Amino acid sequence: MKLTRFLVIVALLGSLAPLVPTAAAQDDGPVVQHTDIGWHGDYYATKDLTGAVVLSRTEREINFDWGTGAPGPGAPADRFSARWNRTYDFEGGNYRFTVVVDDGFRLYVDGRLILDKWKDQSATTYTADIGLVGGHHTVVAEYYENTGGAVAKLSWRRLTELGVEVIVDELSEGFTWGGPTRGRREAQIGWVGHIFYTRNARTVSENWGKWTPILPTASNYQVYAHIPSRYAGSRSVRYRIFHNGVRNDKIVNQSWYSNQWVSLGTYYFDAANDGTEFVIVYDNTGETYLSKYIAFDAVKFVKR
Ligand SMILES: [Ca+2]
Ligand SMILES: [Ca+2]
Ligand SMILES: [Ca+2]
Repeated sequence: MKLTRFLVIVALLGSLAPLVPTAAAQDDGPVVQHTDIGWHGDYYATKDLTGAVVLSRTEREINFDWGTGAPGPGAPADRFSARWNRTYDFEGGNYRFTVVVDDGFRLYVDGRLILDKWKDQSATTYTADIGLVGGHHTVVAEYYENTGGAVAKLSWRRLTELGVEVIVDELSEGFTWGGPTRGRREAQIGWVGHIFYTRNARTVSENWGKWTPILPTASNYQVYAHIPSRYAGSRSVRYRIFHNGVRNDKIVNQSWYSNQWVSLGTYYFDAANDGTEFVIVYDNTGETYLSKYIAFDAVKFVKR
Protein backbone atom coordinates (compact mmCIF):
# COMPACT_ATOMS: atom_id res chain seq x y z
CA MET A 1 0.00 0.00 0.00
CA LYS A 2 2.64 2.46 1.04
CA LEU A 3 4.83 1.52 -1.88
CA THR A 4 1.95 1.92 -4.30
CA ARG A 5 1.14 5.39 -3.07
CA PHE A 6 4.78 6.31 -3.13
CA LEU A 7 5.08 5.18 -6.74
CA VAL A 8 1.97 7.10 -7.71
CA ILE A 9 3.42 10.27 -6.29
CA VAL A 10 6.73 9.67 -8.02
CA ALA A 11 4.85 9.14 -11.27
CA LEU A 12 2.88 12.35 -10.78
CA LEU A 13 6.07 14.30 -10.30
CA GLY A 14 7.08 13.04 -13.73
CA SER A 15 9.93 14.78 -15.46
CA LEU A 16 10.22 17.34 -12.70
CA ALA A 17 11.22 14.72 -10.17
CA PRO A 18 13.84 15.46 -7.54
CA LEU A 19 16.84 17.54 -8.34
CA VAL A 20 20.20 17.38 -6.71
CA PRO A 21 19.93 20.03 -4.04
CA THR A 22 23.53 21.24 -4.11
CA ALA A 23 22.63 23.31 -7.15
CA ALA A 24 21.27 26.59 -5.86
CA ALA A 25 18.08 27.57 -7.64
CA GLN A 26 18.27 31.29 -7.16
CA ASP A 27 18.46 34.58 -8.69
CA ASP A 28 20.57 35.00 -11.85
CA GLY A 29 19.30 36.91 -14.80
CA PRO A 30 17.46 35.41 -17.73
CA VAL A 31 19.06 32.46 -19.45
CA VAL A 32 18.54 32.57 -23.19
CA GLN A 33 21.24 30.76 -25.06
CA HIS A 34 24.44 32.18 -23.68
CA THR A 35 26.90 32.56 -26.47
CA ASP A 36 30.10 31.43 -24.76
CA ILE A 37 30.78 28.57 -27.18
CA GLY A 38 27.87 28.49 -29.58
CA TRP A 39 26.36 25.68 -31.54
CA HIS A 40 27.98 23.43 -34.05
CA GLY A 41 25.56 23.14 -36.97
CA ASP A 42 25.63 20.60 -39.82
CA TYR A 43 23.23 20.96 -42.73
CA TYR A 44 22.12 18.25 -45.16
CA ALA A 45 20.42 18.47 -48.55
CA THR A 46 17.91 15.84 -47.43
CA LYS A 47 14.96 15.87 -45.06
CA ASP A 48 16.32 13.16 -42.77
CA LEU A 49 19.88 14.14 -41.87
CA THR A 50 21.35 11.69 -44.37
CA GLY A 51 23.88 12.13 -47.12
CA ALA A 52 26.76 14.57 -47.18
CA VAL A 53 27.06 17.62 -44.96
CA VAL A 54 26.57 20.52 -47.40
CA LEU A 55 27.09 23.33 -44.88
CA SER A 56 28.85 23.29 -41.53
CA ARG A 57 29.21 26.31 -39.29
CA THR A 58 29.21 27.67 -35.75
CA GLU A 59 26.01 29.48 -34.79
CA ARG A 60 25.68 31.89 -31.92
CA GLU A 61 22.07 30.90 -31.44
CA ILE A 62 19.28 28.92 -33.06
CA ASN A 63 16.98 31.75 -34.01
CA PHE A 64 16.26 31.41 -37.69
CA ASP A 65 13.47 32.49 -39.97
CA TRP A 66 14.71 31.83 -43.47
CA GLY A 67 11.39 32.56 -45.15
CA THR A 68 11.39 30.70 -48.44
CA GLY A 69 15.16 31.10 -48.74
CA ALA A 70 18.06 28.76 -48.06
CA PRO A 71 19.89 28.65 -44.69
CA GLY A 72 23.24 29.39 -46.36
CA PRO A 73 25.57 28.70 -49.24
CA GLY A 74 25.51 25.12 -50.45
CA ALA A 75 22.15 24.32 -48.86
CA PRO A 76 18.84 24.21 -50.73
CA ALA A 77 15.78 26.32 -49.86
CA ASP A 78 13.56 23.23 -49.55
CA ARG A 79 14.00 19.67 -48.37
CA PHE A 80 17.00 20.20 -46.14
CA SER A 81 17.78 19.25 -42.54
CA ALA A 82 20.16 20.34 -39.82
CA ARG A 83 21.62 19.09 -36.57
CA TRP A 84 22.96 21.50 -33.96
CA ASN A 85 24.79 20.48 -30.83
CA ARG A 86 26.53 22.14 -27.93
CA THR A 87 27.31 21.69 -24.27
CA TYR A 88 26.05 24.28 -21.86
CA ASP A 89 26.78 24.97 -18.20
CA PHE A 90 23.34 25.09 -16.56
CA GLU A 91 22.50 26.32 -13.10
CA GLY A 92 20.52 23.61 -11.34
CA GLY A 93 16.76 23.99 -11.63
CA ASN A 94 13.69 23.27 -13.69
CA TYR A 95 13.80 24.57 -17.24
CA ARG A 96 11.32 25.24 -19.99
CA PHE A 97 12.68 24.75 -23.50
CA THR A 98 10.72 26.60 -26.18
CA VAL A 99 10.95 25.93 -29.90
CA VAL A 100 9.27 27.51 -32.90
CA VAL A 101 9.43 25.29 -35.95
CA ASP A 102 8.47 24.99 -39.59
CA ASP A 103 8.74 22.09 -40.26
CA GLY A 104 10.03 19.27 -38.02
CA PHE A 105 12.06 19.37 -34.80
CA ARG A 106 13.55 17.02 -32.23
CA LEU A 107 15.30 18.09 -29.06
CA TYR A 108 17.62 15.99 -26.92
CA VAL A 109 19.20 16.82 -23.57
CA ASP A 110 22.01 14.48 -22.52
CA GLY A 111 20.85 12.07 -25.19
CA ARG A 112 17.30 11.97 -23.92
CA LEU A 113 14.57 12.94 -26.38
CA ILE A 114 12.49 15.63 -24.65
CA LEU A 115 10.57 17.00 -27.64
CA ASP A 116 9.60 15.14 -30.83
CA LYS A 117 7.67 17.13 -33.44
CA TRP A 118 9.10 15.57 -36.56
CA LYS A 119 6.40 16.42 -39.08
CA ASP A 120 5.40 18.92 -41.76
CA GLN A 121 3.79 21.98 -40.19
CA SER A 122 3.57 25.74 -40.44
CA ALA A 123 5.44 27.69 -37.75
CA THR A 124 4.33 26.26 -34.40
CA THR A 125 5.52 26.88 -30.82
CA TYR A 126 6.18 23.97 -28.46
CA THR A 127 7.55 23.74 -24.95
CA ALA A 128 9.13 20.98 -22.90
CA ASP A 129 9.97 21.20 -19.19
CA ILE A 130 12.89 19.34 -17.68
CA GLY A 131 14.75 19.37 -14.36
CA LEU A 132 18.53 19.70 -14.57
CA VAL A 133 21.21 19.38 -11.95
CA GLY A 134 23.84 22.09 -12.08
CA GLY A 135 26.73 21.54 -14.49
CA HIS A 136 27.41 20.78 -18.13
CA HIS A 137 24.71 19.22 -20.26
CA THR A 138 24.63 18.35 -23.94
CA VAL A 139 21.84 19.82 -26.04
CA VAL A 140 21.17 18.49 -29.53
CA ALA A 141 18.52 19.91 -31.87
CA GLU A 142 17.48 18.24 -35.12
CA TYR A 143 15.46 20.02 -37.73
CA TYR A 144 14.09 19.57 -41.21
CA GLU A 145 12.40 21.77 -43.76
CA ASN A 146 10.09 20.35 -46.40
CA THR A 147 8.78 23.19 -48.58
CA GLY A 148 7.66 26.81 -48.27
CA GLY A 149 8.69 28.79 -45.21
CA ALA A 150 11.45 27.58 -42.88
CA VAL A 151 11.72 28.52 -39.18
CA ALA A 152 13.91 27.08 -36.40
CA LYS A 153 14.11 28.80 -33.02
CA LEU A 154 15.20 27.40 -29.66
CA SER A 155 15.54 29.05 -26.27
CA TRP A 156 15.22 28.13 -22.62
CA ARG A 157 14.40 29.77 -19.32
CA ARG A 158 14.20 28.61 -15.76
CA LEU A 159 10.63 28.10 -14.57
CA THR A 160 11.36 30.36 -11.61
CA GLU A 161 12.24 33.17 -14.02
CA LEU A 162 9.07 32.61 -15.99
CA GLY A 163 6.92 32.96 -12.89
CA VAL A 164 5.71 29.44 -13.56
CA GLU A 165 7.37 28.21 -10.40
CA VAL A 166 7.98 30.01 -7.11
CA ILE A 167 10.12 28.40 -4.41
CA VAL A 168 10.14 29.62 -0.83
CA ASP A 169 12.99 27.94 1.02
CA GLU A 170 13.37 28.08 4.79
CA LEU A 171 16.20 30.58 4.36
CA SER A 172 14.14 32.74 1.98
CA GLU A 173 12.67 36.07 3.00
CA GLY A 174 9.20 34.56 2.69
CA PHE A 175 9.81 32.07 5.49
CA THR A 176 8.89 32.85 9.09
CA TRP A 177 9.71 30.82 12.18
CA GLY A 178 7.36 30.96 15.14
CA GLY A 179 8.16 29.93 18.69
CA PRO A 180 11.44 29.86 20.60
CA THR A 181 14.44 29.46 18.33
CA ARG A 182 16.01 27.13 20.91
CA GLY A 183 13.49 24.59 19.66
CA ARG A 184 14.90 24.93 16.16
CA ARG A 185 17.88 23.03 14.79
CA GLU A 186 19.48 23.20 11.39
CA ALA A 187 21.26 20.74 9.11
CA GLN A 188 23.21 21.00 5.86
CA ILE A 189 20.89 18.78 3.84
CA GLY A 190 17.75 19.18 1.76
CA TRP A 191 16.92 21.77 -0.88
CA VAL A 192 19.89 24.06 -1.46
CA GLY A 193 21.73 22.17 1.29
CA HIS A 194 19.94 23.54 4.35
CA ILE A 195 16.91 22.75 6.50
CA PHE A 196 15.44 23.63 9.87
CA TYR A 197 14.00 20.89 12.01
CA THR A 198 12.45 20.49 15.41
CA ARG A 199 11.04 17.78 17.64
CA ASN A 200 7.28 17.45 17.74
CA ALA A 201 4.87 18.71 20.36
CA ARG A 202 1.80 16.62 21.09
CA THR A 203 -1.36 18.75 21.26
CA VAL A 204 -0.27 22.33 21.92
CA SER A 205 2.03 23.78 19.30
CA GLU A 206 5.36 25.21 20.43
CA ASN A 207 6.99 25.95 17.09
CA TRP A 208 5.82 26.56 13.58
CA GLY A 209 7.17 27.49 10.17
CA LYS A 210 5.38 29.54 7.54
CA TRP A 211 6.12 29.91 3.84
CA THR A 212 4.65 33.00 2.16
CA PRO A 213 5.18 33.19 -1.61
CA ILE A 214 5.10 36.17 -3.93
CA LEU A 215 2.94 34.84 -6.77
CA PRO A 216 2.93 36.47 -10.21
CA THR A 217 -0.73 36.03 -11.17
CA ALA A 218 -4.00 34.68 -9.82
CA SER A 219 -4.11 31.06 -10.87
CA ASN A 220 -4.25 27.47 -9.74
CA TYR A 221 -0.91 26.43 -8.31
CA GLN A 222 0.23 22.97 -7.37
CA VAL A 223 2.00 23.17 -4.03
CA TYR A 224 4.89 20.89 -3.11
CA ALA A 225 6.94 20.44 0.05
CA HIS A 226 10.53 19.30 -0.21
CA ILE A 227 11.27 16.54 2.29
CA PRO A 228 14.95 16.02 3.12
CA SER A 229 16.75 12.73 3.67
CA ARG A 230 17.01 13.05 7.47
CA TYR A 231 15.31 14.79 10.42
CA ALA A 232 11.94 14.09 8.80
CA GLY A 233 10.60 11.27 10.97
CA SER A 234 7.11 12.46 11.82
CA ARG A 235 4.30 10.48 10.25
CA SER A 236 1.73 13.19 10.72
CA VAL A 237 2.89 16.63 9.60
CA ARG A 238 -0.05 18.87 8.78
CA TYR A 239 0.60 21.40 6.05
CA ARG A 240 -2.08 24.09 6.09
CA ILE A 241 -2.55 25.83 2.79
CA PHE A 242 -4.26 29.23 2.99
CA HIS A 243 -5.38 30.43 -0.42
CA ASN A 244 -8.05 32.85 -1.66
CA GLY A 245 -9.69 32.98 1.76
CA VAL A 246 -9.85 29.19 2.07
CA ARG A 247 -7.85 26.78 4.26
CA ASN A 248 -6.96 23.26 3.21
CA ASP A 249 -5.01 20.77 5.31
CA LYS A 250 -2.74 18.09 3.91
CA ILE A 251 -1.20 15.49 6.21
CA VAL A 252 2.22 14.28 5.10
CA ASN A 253 4.07 11.29 6.46
CA GLN A 254 7.52 12.81 6.19
CA SER A 255 9.18 9.49 7.07
CA TRP A 256 8.12 8.06 3.69
CA TYR A 257 10.21 10.48 1.69
CA SER A 258 13.85 11.23 1.16
CA ASN A 259 15.09 14.23 -0.75
CA GLN A 260 12.03 14.71 -2.90
CA TRP A 261 9.15 17.03 -3.67
CA VAL A 262 5.80 15.88 -2.34
CA SER A 263 2.59 17.31 -3.74
CA LEU A 264 0.26 18.99 -1.27
CA GLY A 265 -2.43 19.43 -3.92
CA THR A 266 -3.51 22.12 -6.38
CA TYR A 267 -5.28 25.24 -5.11
CA TYR A 268 -6.48 28.57 -6.43
CA PHE A 269 -4.47 31.57 -5.21
CA ASP A 270 -5.66 35.15 -5.77
CA ALA A 271 -2.01 36.34 -5.72
CA ALA A 272 -2.86 39.58 -3.89
CA ASN A 273 0.46 38.99 -2.08
CA ASP A 274 -0.91 40.69 1.04
CA GLY A 275 0.28 38.03 3.47
CA THR A 276 -2.97 36.07 3.58
CA GLU A 277 -1.85 33.25 1.28
CA PHE A 278 0.77 30.91 2.70
CA VAL A 279 1.59 27.40 3.87
CA ILE A 280 2.12 26.80 7.59
CA VAL A 281 3.22 23.79 9.62
CA TYR A 282 2.71 23.59 13.39
CA ASP A 283 4.72 21.08 15.37
CA ASN A 284 1.80 19.52 17.30
CA THR A 285 1.59 16.27 15.40
CA GLY A 286 -0.26 14.30 18.08
CA GLU A 287 2.64 11.87 18.34
CA THR A 288 4.37 11.14 21.66
CA TYR A 289 5.95 14.36 22.89
CA LEU A 290 9.41 14.99 21.39
CA SER A 291 9.47 11.54 19.75
CA LYS A 292 9.76 12.62 16.11
CA TYR A 293 11.58 15.14 13.99
CA ILE A 294 9.71 17.52 11.70
CA ALA A 295 11.66 18.97 8.80
CA PHE A 296 11.12 22.49 7.45
CA ASP A 297 12.57 22.75 3.96
CA ALA A 298 11.47 24.40 0.70
CA VAL A 299 7.87 24.80 -0.45
CA LYS A 300 7.23 25.20 -4.17
CA PHE A 301 4.24 26.69 -6.05
CA VAL A 302 3.88 25.62 -9.68
CA LYS A 303 1.33 27.35 -11.91
CA ARG A 304 -1.19 24.90 -13.40
CA1 LIG B 1 11.64 26.41 -47.95
CA1 LIG C 1 8.17 24.58 -44.51
CA1 LIG D 1 16.27 24.28 2.18
